[in-house]
Parts: sequence; structure tokens; C-alpha cells
Amino acid sequence: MPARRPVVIIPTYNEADNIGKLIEEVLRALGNGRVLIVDDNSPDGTSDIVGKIAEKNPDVLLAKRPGKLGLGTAYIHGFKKALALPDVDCVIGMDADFSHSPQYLPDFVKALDEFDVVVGSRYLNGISVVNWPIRRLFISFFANNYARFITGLPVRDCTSGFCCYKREVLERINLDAVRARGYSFLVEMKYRAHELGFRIGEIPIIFFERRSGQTKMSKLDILEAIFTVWRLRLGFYKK
Ligand SMILES: Nc1nc2c(ncn2[C@@H]2O[C@H](COP(=O)(O)OP(=O)(O)OP(=O)(O)O)[C@@H](O)[C@H]2O)c(=O)[nH]1
Ligand SMILES: [Mg+2]
Repeated sequence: MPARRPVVIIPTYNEADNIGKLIEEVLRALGNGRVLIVDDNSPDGTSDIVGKIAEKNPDVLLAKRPGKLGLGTAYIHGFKKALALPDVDCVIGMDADFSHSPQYLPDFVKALDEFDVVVGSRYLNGISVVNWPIRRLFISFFANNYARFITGLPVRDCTSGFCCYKREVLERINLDAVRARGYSFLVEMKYRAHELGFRIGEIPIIFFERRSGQTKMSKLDILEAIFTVWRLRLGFYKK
């Protein structure tokens, strides 16, 4: 089988301190990969940095949006762009803040021999999170278990944003119908893939606290997440 050529989508909002180094590490880790940054007009000039790298390297692509429109819609925008590129057979999503280490990228691609969706899981072998304050860990652990319990998703880390999808998964999911605009989009995507009968597998990752910059999660994101899991469970979504 020819080597898979992944596209790594990285949504960014104010990640100027991280993004240049991250792009370099992602390309090095994969060898044959491409990177698509979806930036929401970050005031810190993230897109200028990416734009300069993209000018010199055709494997780096930049999609700019006019303002901060949410993580979920950034991914949908990125998925559509990625699917329009030549010979893309898988798409990987990851955060820009080095919480998701590029060293795991080849493991995701390898796991596609067995699965259609591969999730980088913090909760496979106990809890593998480094440098998080205990309060943060508690909230994340609770949120994940809440989402798992309500939706019934057979995925230990269903809120993980480190996630790889085979092309056909993104083609089958009705991307225009995905409702969650913020972080709960990550649960909705896994739910939809599961409902369509795709095989979801998990690989263990160690999750690191963001290296630099600030969190973007808002109270509205949390509220949306609470409702999203019930909306999915009760079937209030367009297929
Ligand atoms: N394009 C875009 N990217 C976003 C948006 N919100 C968050 N991101 C990016 O999504 C990724 C995850 O966001 P984070 O702020 O790291 O969220 P988190 O991991 O829950 O929180 P911390 O790591 O504690 O900051 C990062 O790469 C962000 O830059 C958004 O509205 N638009
Ligand atoms: Mg983060």
C-alpha cells in the first residue's frame, strides 16, 4: 500500500509563540505530511508568521478567517479545504500549543491500518497529563466522563482534540450539519463517526500543559458542551 499522505489541521488563535516551531516539528515527524493552519485573524500576528513560512514551503497552507469564530467551525473550514487537496487520504487535527506532541503523529497514521478514526487518548493507561493544575485535571476528567456517559460513546477520551480521520469518514459525515461551534465539536465528530459505523480506535498520548500563550476556552464553550451531549443523545441533529 502506498504511504498515506496526511494533512495536519491546526486551528490557531493567538499562537504566535508556538506556531513556527510546531510547523517545523510536525513536518519533520511525518516526513511526507502537509500542514494547514486555520487562523481567526489572531491579533498577535500568528497568520503573518505562517504566511511567511507558507511562501517558502508548499507543504504549509494557511486559511484565514475574519475573526474568532470558534474551534469547531475552524475545523469544518479546514476539513473542506483539506479534502480539496490532491491525494489526501487522512486528516489529523491537533492543538497549536504543544499539548499534542508531534512525536505521536506517525502512530496515528499507523493505527489507520486498523481503524477509521484514531483518537489520541489521555485516559488509556490511567491519566497521562503533565503539568496540569489538579483543578484543571479534575474538570477535564469530569467533562470527559460526563460526555461519555450521556452520549454512550465507546471512547475513553471523547473530548480529545488530537484526532485522525480517514478521508472517507470526513466525506460521509455531513460537515454542513455539524452544529457544535466550539470545543464540543470534538465530541460531535466522534459521535457522528460512531453512528455511521466507523471503527474508532485510541492510542495513548501524554498530554502536556500549553507551552506558551493563553487558553481560549470561554464560559459559552462550556455551556454549549453541556447541551451538545444531550442534543446528540436525544437525536436532535441533522444527519
Ligand atoms: N481558529 C481558531 N482556533 C481556536 C479557536 N479557539 C481555540 N483555538 C485553537 O484551538 C486549540 C485549542 O485551544 P486551547 O486554548 O489550547 O484550549 P485548551 O487546550 O482547552 O486550553 P489551554 O491549553 O489550557 O489553553 C489551540 O490551537 C487554539 O489556538 C477559535 O475560535 N478559532
Ligand atoms: Mg491547549
